[in-house]
Amino acid sequence: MKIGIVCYPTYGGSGVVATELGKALAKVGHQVHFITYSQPSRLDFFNENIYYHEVSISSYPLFQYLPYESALASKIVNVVINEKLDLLHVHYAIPHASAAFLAKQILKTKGIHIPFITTLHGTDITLVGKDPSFEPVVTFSINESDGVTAVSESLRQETYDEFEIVNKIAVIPNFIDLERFKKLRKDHFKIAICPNGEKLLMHTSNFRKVKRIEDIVKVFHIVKQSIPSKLLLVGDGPERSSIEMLCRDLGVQDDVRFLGKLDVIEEVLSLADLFLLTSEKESFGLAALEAMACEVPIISSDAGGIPEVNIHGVTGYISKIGDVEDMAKNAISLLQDENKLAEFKVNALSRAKEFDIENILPMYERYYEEVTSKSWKFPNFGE
Ligand code: GMT
Repeated sequence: MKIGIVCYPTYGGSGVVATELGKALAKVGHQVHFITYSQPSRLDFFNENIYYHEVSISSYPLFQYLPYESALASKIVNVVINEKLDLLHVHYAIPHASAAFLAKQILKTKGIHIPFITTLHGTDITLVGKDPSFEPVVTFSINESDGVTAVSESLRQETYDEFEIVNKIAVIPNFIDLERFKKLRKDHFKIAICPNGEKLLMHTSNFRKVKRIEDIVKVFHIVKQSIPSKLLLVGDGPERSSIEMLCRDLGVQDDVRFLGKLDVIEEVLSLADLFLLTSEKESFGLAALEAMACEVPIISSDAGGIPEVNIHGVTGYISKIGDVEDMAKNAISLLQDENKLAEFKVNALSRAKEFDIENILPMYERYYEEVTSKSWKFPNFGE
């Protein structure tokens, strides 16, 4: 199948999922065309089935805001015609679903039918999409999609609860490449970071407000009073400087390391004893799944789809959003009990295996078949 993937190329979870899905589809023989405004960060290798089409947009004095959606729709039209695509798969509704809808309508005037699937990832529904400045367009473009998927049952439900959706939404969860995300022996790094055998707590994200990273620092502050430990914060984003300030206020700055954006996240995850995810909104929690694949138990909030990934009392513990006392109590009890910690590490890996890309890729392929089989095929021009 010839598939156009529209996504954000940056570090966000939706771009990671879109890129990894495209790579996996290409490996099993599909032709994949990425359409976005810069090279996706995880698209760093050559495969004869992968193509990249850059959306470029020229500035003009009249434009206070650059009309990206129009440029994207025009690029989609161009790629569908020239590459004879069978299907578009757009990740993150805003503005990708409405751009795909517009492209589809333009192509219809040229006698071409192109179905499009919208995958809802999280804040496109739970935060940004709900805002009155976007809601009518989000509702309309979800209802006009030829297929809609959500990355968790919780996100599917929230979409139905918050928007007037008449379309069916299928749940296809996030996935993990277990070849890449596995526990690596990096004992020399661990000794460098924890020279006195301290326990290592870790978090990775794009440091936005929804992640409540201040709760992570507060949990760590409590844990440290009972257990010698260190905290690694991986990633970067708007909350970074206020978090640094909180570390200083709580006097834990010497035990917290900020590593910035890292590509080899699995190497660092392999060092961790616990992974913390305290978000107030989290449709799935791909970062937690990546940690679990590296045999790291999770201390998390109960936001959104997290309980569909982290199983309370099995792969980690779940507390109410903002309940840092409970999170710290759970972390301490796990870190103090070596047998339980070892058992939770094994459980985390076996739960992660359920989300192996080998299991999830066929779900997307079946969904593609279903959507395209309802659709009219691309005409063979000039034949
Ligand atoms: O919020 C982010 O970290 C980025 C965001 C995105 O859409 O780019 O991530 C969302 O999508 C991921 C992949 O499907 C999910 O695993 C994350 O849980 C989700 N983030 C939120 O819901 C906050």
